[in-house]
Amino acid sequence: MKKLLATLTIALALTTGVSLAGEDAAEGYKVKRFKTTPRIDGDLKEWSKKDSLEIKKANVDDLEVKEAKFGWDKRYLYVIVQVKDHTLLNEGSGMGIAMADCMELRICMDPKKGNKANDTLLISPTSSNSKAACVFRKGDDDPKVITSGSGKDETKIKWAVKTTGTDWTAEAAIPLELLGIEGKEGTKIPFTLVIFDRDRKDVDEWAVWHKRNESSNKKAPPDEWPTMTLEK
Ligand SMILES: [Ca+2]
Ligand SMILES: [Ca+2]
Repeated sequence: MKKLLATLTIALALTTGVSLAGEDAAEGYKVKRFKTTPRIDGDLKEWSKKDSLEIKKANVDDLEVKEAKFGWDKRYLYVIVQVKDHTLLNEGSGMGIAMADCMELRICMDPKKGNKANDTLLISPTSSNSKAACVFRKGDDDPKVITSGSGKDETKIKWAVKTTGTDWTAEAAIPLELLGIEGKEGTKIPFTLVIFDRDRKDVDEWAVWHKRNESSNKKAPPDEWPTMTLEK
């Protein structure tokens, strides 16, 4: 029974989102180094000079990713996404936050091991306790729920969410060491970035979610994922 539930969860989580498109998907995305450490507060201010990823338009009208950017320095990989979303809906907890509004970043530094080597970071603007939530899972280890966001828990991940009523923004700093990434120019990082949007509780959204499936590339095995390359 437990196995079946796990399988179902994965199947549902695979059914929506947006991901890399066009040039970024074909040639890889170039990640610029931060010269000054960004403040992890959900504010885009210090990201202005960084290029946004070209994100595929989802085949639904109500999902728009305004910005999706990465940066790095000696210690961290940084990510920020800004999502236009008038209805914040997520009643999940733990890895269950993947079932509604959230950002899901997957990184796999050992693609030959396939999905077992995926590291997953989930951040949602709201969750079962009405607060923003963050969960990290290393490979197929037990997921770690990261409550404080200040980088003081065992993962040392820093994260923050800011909501405005029309947008939500998630910003995070993930220790390179946690991801097994060497912090030097030229390092290539296979990844997928998917934004989930759910707006209604009163209908079974399965059919719509299934429709959204086509716009995500995370179903591909990690050795076919897009890559980002650390640059100066
Ligand atoms: Ca910031
Ligand atoms: Ca939503």
